Amino acid sequence: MLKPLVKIDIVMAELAALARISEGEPPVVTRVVFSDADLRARQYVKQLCSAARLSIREDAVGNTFVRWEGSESGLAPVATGSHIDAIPNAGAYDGTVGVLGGLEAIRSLQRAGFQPRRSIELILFTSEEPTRFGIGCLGSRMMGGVLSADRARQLRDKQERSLDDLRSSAGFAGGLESVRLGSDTYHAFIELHIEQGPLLERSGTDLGVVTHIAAPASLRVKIEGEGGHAGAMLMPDRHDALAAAAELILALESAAKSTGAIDTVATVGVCEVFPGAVNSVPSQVVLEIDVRDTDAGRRDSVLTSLKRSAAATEGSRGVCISFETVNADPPATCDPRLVEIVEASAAAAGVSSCRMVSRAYHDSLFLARLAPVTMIFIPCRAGVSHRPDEFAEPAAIERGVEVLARTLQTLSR
Ligand code: HGY
Ligand code: MN
Ligand code: MN
Repeated sequence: MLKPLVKIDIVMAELAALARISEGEPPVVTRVVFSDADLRARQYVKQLCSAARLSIREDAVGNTFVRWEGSESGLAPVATGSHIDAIPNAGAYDGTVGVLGGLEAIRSLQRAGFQPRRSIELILFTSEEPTRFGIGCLGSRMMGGVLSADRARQLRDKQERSLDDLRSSAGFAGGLESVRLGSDTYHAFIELHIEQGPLLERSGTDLGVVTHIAAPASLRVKIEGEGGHAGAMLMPDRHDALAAAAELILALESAAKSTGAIDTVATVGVCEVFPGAVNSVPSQVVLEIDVRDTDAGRRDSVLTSLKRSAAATEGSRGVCISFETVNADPPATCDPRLVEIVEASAAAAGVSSCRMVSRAYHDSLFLARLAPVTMIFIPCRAGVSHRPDEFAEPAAIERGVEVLARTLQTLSR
């Protein structure tokens, strides 16, 4: 085993440069898929990959495949990667550590004089975040066949722009059917990512090896009541859509808390109020709901309980509540053999590690449909993520990159 020669100063400078490519002022990172910032960021990453003498291919939705050719190119490659798109008001490390850290893992092996037998591929996934189209992991879902080309063609953003329009304006061509990959495409997939939770930092463990990825579901809920004048409409006559929504939000919170499992989480992250005037009784509200659990059945029990509460609210408040399921995915179990290989890589690097669950979803959740997967987590300060103060120590990133490089070496030699 050759010791990977990681140059963490280079990675930190590249992460800082990438963070400055944003629709927000530093330290805010906002980089919504197919936005100008996303396209400039992609350009930046591709320049770094070309400088490392790697070949680059983009598919019809902008999933980007950066390859270090192995000596036996007929063998299925080993892959790593993550995303560089970022939700509004996000930080500099979510996803980017897996892309730039994956690139550095490759460069560190090149510096050590390693020559892979299996090719090693770094993947930059399109639209891991749900911001634009309301569904997460769009690129990896399509690769894994979870989102069909027909269903993808129907996607619209909030300005009613289609995936086809946006991807072709971004310069990505080809039929959407071509994004789907076969289950023999990759030998293994390993994703390096910040934990986005506090457990590693709290336990003082250097690195997490992911054994399961939680099952995410997201829904759009429309509550239709009756609008009217905030002064003249008397309380007994009201069918206030926002008051009904408030009841539903609290019912969701209570349903998630009452499963008795710490892995059950539920969030209402979007609440659109119509007409949205201070002196007008809300006639319509749209909620976007995110419910997750490592156990899909427990997650679905929260959704069943929510729908029961909605029926009661409809009756008591005289409103109409409709549900649209955007996605309801099963959890993923990581490959035990890969988990052991990562643990062995960590031991060889003198890095402490523990097994853990990922409560955030990742592209690995859908690559698991195609190949054996696992993830390498590094601690982030106070577990903060999806905020501008998201932070990972250079030493933590360096450990993660070295363990990823060792793992890629083991799997590709
Ligand atoms: O929401 C998630 O779990 C991921 O960060 N997109
Ligand atoms: Mn994220
Ligand atoms: Mn992420």
